[in-house]
Amino acid sequence: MKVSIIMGSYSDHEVGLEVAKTLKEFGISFDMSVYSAHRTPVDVVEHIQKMEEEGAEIFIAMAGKAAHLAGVIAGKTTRPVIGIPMKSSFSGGMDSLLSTVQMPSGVPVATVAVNGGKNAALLAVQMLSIGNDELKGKLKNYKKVMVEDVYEMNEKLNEKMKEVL
Ligand code: RP5
Repeated sequence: MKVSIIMGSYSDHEVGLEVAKTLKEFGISFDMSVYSAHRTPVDVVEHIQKMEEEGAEIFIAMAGKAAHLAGVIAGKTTRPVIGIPMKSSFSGGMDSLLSTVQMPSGVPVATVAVNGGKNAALLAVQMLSIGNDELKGKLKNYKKVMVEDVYEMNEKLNEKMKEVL
C-alpha cells in the first residue's frame, strides 16, 4: 500500500472516492479510512503509525471546517502530506482552506483546491513517479489525453457556433 487516504468524516466520502478512483487509474495501491483530529485524536496517531508500517509513502488528508486533520498528520509523520480542504457552509470552504494551508513553519502540508480530490491524487502520483519511469510514462499519457480533450472541445465549440451564427 502506497497512499493512505484519511477523511475527517463519512460526509467527506464522495471526494474520497474521487481520490481513490484516480489512484486506481494509475495502479497505485491505497488505504482509505475515517479518523477525525477532533473526535478521535488518539486513533489518528495510531492509524498513521499503522499505515507507515504497512508501507504508506504519502498521506492524503481530507477535512472541513476547522480542518486540522492534515496538520496533525504532518506533525506526526515525515512522509509528504497532501491536504484537501472540504467545502463547508462557510464561504464555500474558506474556513477549511485556511485551516489546511496556513501551517506553521517546519510542518508543511501541500494543499490543493477546495474539494480537489483529483489533483490530490495526481500530486501523489507525481511524487511517486520520482525514480519510476513507468509512472512517468502514465502521467505523460494522461497529459496527452487532456490535450486531445481540449482539441475536441474546440471542434464541439465550432459546431455550436455554426448553429447560432
Ligand atoms: C470535518 O467536519 C469533516 O472532515 C467534515 O468535512 C466536517 C463535517 O463533518 P460531519 O459533521 O459531517 O461529520 O471534521
